[in-house]
Amino acid sequence: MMERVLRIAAAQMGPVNSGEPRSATVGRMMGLLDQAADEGCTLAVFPELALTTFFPRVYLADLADADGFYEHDMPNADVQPLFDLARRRRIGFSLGYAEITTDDEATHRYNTQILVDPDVGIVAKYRKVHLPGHTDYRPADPFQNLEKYYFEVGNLGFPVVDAFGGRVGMCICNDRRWPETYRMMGLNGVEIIVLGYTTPLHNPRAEQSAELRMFQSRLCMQAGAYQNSTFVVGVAKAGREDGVDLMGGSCIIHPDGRVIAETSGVDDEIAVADCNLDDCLNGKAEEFNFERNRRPELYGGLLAPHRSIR
Ligand code: CDV
Repeated sequence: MMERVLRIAAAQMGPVNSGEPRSATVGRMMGLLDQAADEGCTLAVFPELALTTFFPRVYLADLADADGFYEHDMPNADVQPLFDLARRRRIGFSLGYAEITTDDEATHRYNTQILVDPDVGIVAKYRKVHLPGHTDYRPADPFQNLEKYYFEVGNLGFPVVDAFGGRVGMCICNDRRWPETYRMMGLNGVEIIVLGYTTPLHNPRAEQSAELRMFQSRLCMQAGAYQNSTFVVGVAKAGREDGVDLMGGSCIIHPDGRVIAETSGVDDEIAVADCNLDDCLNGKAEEFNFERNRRPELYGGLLAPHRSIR
């Protein structure tokens, strides 16, 4: 039987500072996509909120004033050239952006990621579930973390789709810190989880070194990969964006938990790995054989409200 080897690029981006036109940002992404295609990749993974600055770090009293950061349609005229290039170069991609939609009753805003097949177009959409931060303005903090103000909790679950010859799922940034994220997709047979992140090097609410922050980011992605026997591709928007330092460290993680490719800097850069999706099979059949070894009859408490420690 043919092995299922997929060459994947973690397409890290340097900062997208306020005022950078969408066309320029999309141009940078096209450069990365071209590089990935030149290296024989068939999938490139871009970061969270890739098309704009990470605007939840700034408080705007009128939510409507932030509307320019959101995409009404996908693809739209600004992003279409990326879709066209992907089709020409025969490479898929995943992309994070701020989504705004309206239904009969209301306007909805989500932190969204899509998976794009070069021929079919968008084959999956995910809306971020674990929104970090707060809803209220905190003027004493050096920067805000207002995702709970700018976005609703995602309402699409944790979809896993057949694509690129395997089972592909998505999550976004803070989702990577939650074991439930990986397990929800693991239960659906996921083989590649693609995720973008935007993580400040410093936590304004805790004394943590940049090294510790990077360790924690890797720790949860490597554990999620190993415990669900899946590849994980974690991709940063990095560097100093509008005065805030963001971590790099984009990487591709093997189902055995090892980092098999990583970026070296904090600018636009790809890291490439050949991912043999059959490497997921042993872990799923043996150590993490869910049917044989999970004990869901004893996990009912996971659905109960948590007990507060204070
Ligand atoms: N964009 C994010 O979700 N960032 C969070 C930070 C704020 C902690 C993260 O988990 O990296």
